[in-house]
Amino acid sequence: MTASSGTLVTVAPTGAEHSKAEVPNLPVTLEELVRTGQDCERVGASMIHVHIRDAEARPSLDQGLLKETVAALRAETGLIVQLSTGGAVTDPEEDRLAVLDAMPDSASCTMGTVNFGDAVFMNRWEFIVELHKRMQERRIVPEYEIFDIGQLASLNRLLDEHGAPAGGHVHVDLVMGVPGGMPGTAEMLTSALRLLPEGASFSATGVGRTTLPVMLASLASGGHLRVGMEDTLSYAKGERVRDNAQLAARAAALSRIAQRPPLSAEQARGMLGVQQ
Ligand code: KMH
Ligand code: ZN
Repeated sequence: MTASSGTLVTVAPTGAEHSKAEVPNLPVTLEELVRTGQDCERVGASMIHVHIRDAEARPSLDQGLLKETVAALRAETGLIVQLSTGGAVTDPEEDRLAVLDAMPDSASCTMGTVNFGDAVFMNRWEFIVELHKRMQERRIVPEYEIFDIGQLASLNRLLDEHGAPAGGHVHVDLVMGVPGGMPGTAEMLTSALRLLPEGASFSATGVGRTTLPVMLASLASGGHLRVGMEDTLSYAKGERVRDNAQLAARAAALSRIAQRPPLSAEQARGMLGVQQ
């Protein structure tokens, strides 16, 4: 693992799972997303993990809207723009691959199939390889999403068989506490780190009530943080999240307490190998 003197704080503001009707403060329009990005950047985030919604607030992989979103976030924020290729569990592989045509700075690449609540989040090996190769060709920096520990073995296989990602650096995000994936505990995080590729950096995010334990375990282990309403809607026991900036600000504050203050977007670009 590569030790870092600062903390990459990524915000995942929207996701594909929550409905705007049930979560009115979820950012779903381009305007809401840009404002969220600006607010989170102001309090210490340096990367944004983006899922877009259509005019009815339904999850979407619309090409035009993806391009518009990348352009707007680049124009209005200094954040590293990472598009989700995970989409929603119902999205077809072709549409998920086509996300890369929007040419973000970074894109997610989930390293295996996992039960996802009552659904299945499908990620066939051939699909993963295709995503990895297209990102290499386009110089898009991947973030390898790990929902279960065996997916780290698949990541090591991917790098052995198909080479280093664009930018030359391997960055992993441990998504913990999804029903069907690895639990969000400090013990599980420590076990996962034993399988991390040589020289890789990692972020972690704990879904739902695992948010805080995972955040603290990640900081204690030299890791980075992903927070946001994609992963959690409660700020504390019995208290709903006000907005994404509230979660980003807490992550930044804990990073400072851990003596690894939030990385600027420029520093984060340097660490991840994202073009400046
Ligand atoms: N929405 C989940 C099915 C990613 O963004 O790459 C998948 C997900 C992972 O959120
Ligand atoms: Zn996502």
